[in-house]
Amino acid sequence: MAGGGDELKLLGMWASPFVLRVRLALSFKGLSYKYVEEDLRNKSDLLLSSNPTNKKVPVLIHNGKPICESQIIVQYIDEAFSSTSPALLPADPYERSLVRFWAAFIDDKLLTTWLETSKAKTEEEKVEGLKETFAAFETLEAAFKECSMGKPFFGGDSVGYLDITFGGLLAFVHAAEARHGIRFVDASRCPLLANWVERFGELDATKAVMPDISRLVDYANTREAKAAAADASN
Ligand SMILES: N[C@@H](CCC(=O)N[C@@H](CS)C(=O)NCC(=O)O)C(=O)O
Repeated sequence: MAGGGDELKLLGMWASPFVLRVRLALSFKGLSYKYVEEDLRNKSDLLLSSNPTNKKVPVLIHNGKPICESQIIVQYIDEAFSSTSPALLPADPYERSLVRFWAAFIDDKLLTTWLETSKAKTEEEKVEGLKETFAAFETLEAAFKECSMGKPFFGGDSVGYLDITFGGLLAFVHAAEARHGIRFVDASRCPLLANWVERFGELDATKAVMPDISRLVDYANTREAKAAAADASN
C-alpha cells in the first residue's frame, strides 16, 4: 500500500490524539495505508494480539509486523521510509536529542498536566492545574523558539517530528477551547505557538486527517457526562 510492496495498516480510534499523530506522519510522508477503526470497549483480536502489553491504539502494522506507541511509530515511519521526504527527525544527533527531549515533554508534562486538570474535583485544584497547564504551553513556546530558529515550523522550513508530536494534540486543543471558552494557545502568552497553530492547521496534509471538531466536542461532553454519572453513583 505504501509503495514498493509495503503493506501498512493502522489500528486507530478517530478521537485519539495519539492516533492523529500517526495519521499526520503518514499524511505528510504521503504514504497510503489501510485504516481500521477500533471499538475500544470491544477491542479486536488483531489489536489485542498486536499490542498485548498495553492493548491501546495506535498500532501500525507494517508487512505484518506491529509497532506500538505513537512516538515510536512516528520515528519508525521516518526510519523505515527514510527516502520519502520530508525527513521528520533531524540528521544531527544532538538536534535529534533535543527534539526527542521536547517530544517527551509534550507527553510527560504538558499532556499529563492538562489531563489531570480536566479531572480536577475542586475549584482550587482546577485553578492550580490551569496555571500549570498554561506554564507548560509557555515552556513549549520557548522550545519552539529554540527549535525553529525563526523558521515557520518546529522542524524549520518544513514539518518535522515535533510538529507531528504536538500536531496530534491540535484537534484536542481546539475542542477544549470550544468546550471551556479558554484559549490554551493564546497569542498574548504564546505568540509563536499561536501562529504555528494557524499555519499547521492550514496545510493540506493536516486538513486531510484532522477530525471534525464539533464531533470531538460532542464526544468529550458525552464522556464527561458519563464519568460524572459514574462518580455520582459511587
Ligand atoms: N502512550 C500511548 C497512548 C495511547 C493511548 O492512550 N491510546 C488510547 C486511546 S487515546 C487507548 O487505546 N485506550 C484504550 C485503553 O486504555 O483501553 C501512545 O502514545 O500511543
